[in-house]
Amino acid sequence: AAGRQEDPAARARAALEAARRRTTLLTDSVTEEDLVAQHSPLMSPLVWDLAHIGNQEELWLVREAGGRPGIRPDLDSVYDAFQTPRKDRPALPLLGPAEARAYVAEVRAQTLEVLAAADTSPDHPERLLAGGFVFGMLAQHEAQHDETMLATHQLRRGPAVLHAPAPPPAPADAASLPAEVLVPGGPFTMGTSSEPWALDNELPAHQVEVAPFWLDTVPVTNARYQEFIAAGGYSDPQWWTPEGWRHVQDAGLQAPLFWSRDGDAWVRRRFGTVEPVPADEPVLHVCWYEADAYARWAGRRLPTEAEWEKAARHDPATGRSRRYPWGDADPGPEHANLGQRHLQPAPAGSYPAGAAPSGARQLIGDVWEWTASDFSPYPGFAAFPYKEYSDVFFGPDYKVLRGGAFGVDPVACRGTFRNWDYPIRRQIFAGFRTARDVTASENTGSAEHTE
Ligand code: AVJ
Ligand code: FE
Repeated sequence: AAGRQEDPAARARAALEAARRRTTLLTDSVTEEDLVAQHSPLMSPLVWDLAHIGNQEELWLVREAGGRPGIRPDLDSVYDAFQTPRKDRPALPLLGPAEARAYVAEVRAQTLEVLAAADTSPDHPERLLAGGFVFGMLAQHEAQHDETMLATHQLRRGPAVLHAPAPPPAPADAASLPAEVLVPGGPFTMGTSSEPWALDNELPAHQVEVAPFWLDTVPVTNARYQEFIAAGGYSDPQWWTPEGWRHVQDAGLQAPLFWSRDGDAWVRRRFGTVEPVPADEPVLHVCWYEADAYARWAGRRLPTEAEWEKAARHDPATGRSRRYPWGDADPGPEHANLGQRHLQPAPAGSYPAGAAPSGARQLIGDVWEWTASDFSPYPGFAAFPYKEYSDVFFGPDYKVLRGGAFGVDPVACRGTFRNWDYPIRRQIFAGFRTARDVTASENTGSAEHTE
C-alpha cells in the first residue's frame, strides 16, 4: 500500500493504474449492447462513464497540468455532467464502445508522459501540482465513477457478470461485542489541512466541540432492520419525518431496494443472483428517510457528521485526529472491506484490526453510513480547483454519508472523506448506524475517565 512518505508521482501512477484496471473490468465484463444501454434512469450508460473519465482526465491532466493542446475538446460538452442529467445521456452523440476505449487509452498515454515530467514535490508553488494533488484528484474521480458503474451493474437485470469471493466470516468475538460504545465529549479536530489529496470539502482542519454520545459498535444489520419491517415500521407515520412519510407512500417503500419476499423469508437480488438476506450483514440500499425512521423506532437517532468523524478519528490518548480509525496507515485488507475485493458488506463485527479507539468497528468500508447532517462547507472553505466538485451542492438538499463502502477504492476513502446524496437515494451502497445522547447520570459517571 502506498504511504504518505512514498514519492507522490509513484503513488499517483499506482492509483491511476489501479482505477483503470477496475474501469476496464467494469466495462469489459458486459456486452456492447449492455455498455450503451441505460439500465436505470438514475444512471448513465456505462459507455458515458467511461468516456467521461477520459474527458475529465484530458481536461485536468493533459491540458491543465500538462499544458498540452486538447485531444478532443469537442467532447467537453457531451461529457459535462452538469449540461445533461443522467436520464438524458443516452440521447447524446456518445462515442461508441471502441471509440471510447481508444479515447481513454490515448488520454492515459499522454497523462503518463505528463506525470513523468511533472514536479510533484510537496512544496511546489502551484497548489494543483503540490504533492501530485491533481493526479490524486483524477485517480479519485475515476475511482468514484468505478463505484457509480458498480451501482449500474447492480441495477442491471440478467445473469451475473461480476464475481468476487465472499468476505471472511465474522471473528469469534463479533457476537459478544457491546451494542454501543462511548465516545467521550470535548473538542476534536475535524477535517484536514495536511492530507495531500484531500478534496476541497474536507478542508480546512478546525476544532469542533462534541458532547459525549453513544454510538452503535457496528452498522445496523439486516436482522435488526427486519425487526423494524416486521413491527410495521413502514406503515406507521410516527417514525418518519413528514417528507419521509410522504416519500414512503409515494414511492411505495416496504423494504430496502433489491429485497423481495420468498414465502415467509426476505431475499435480495445482488449482481445478478437472488439469495436469502444474510442476517448478520450490515443493511444496504436504504435511503436517508429509512435510516432516520429506523433510528427513531429504535429510540435512537442518526449520528451527526461531526460525531461520526470524532468516533472515526479522535484518539483520546493523544487528543489527535488520525487519518483512519486504526491510525495513520493506508487501508489494508485487514482493516476494511474496500476496493471491490468483495461485492457485498462483511458480517457485522468484522475487521477488529480496523477498530477505532472507542471500539467501534467497520466505520471505514462495508457500507456508506448516512449521517443526520446536511452537506455544508467547513468554516474557511474555499472551492478548489472547481466549484462543481462540492460548492454547488452545499445546502439542505443533500445529506452527508461517511466511511465508504465495499465498492469504494481506498484512494477515495479516509476519515475525513465526505460523500453526499439526496435523502431518497437507495441505489448507492448505503447503510447506517445509530447514536444516542449520554444521559445526565451516565455523564457524571464517565466524566473522570474522559477528561
Ligand atoms: C461525491 C459521489 C457525490 O458522483 O456525483 C464524480 C463524485 N464528482 N464526478 C458524484 C463525482 C464528479 C460525486 N459524489
Ligand atoms: Fe465525474
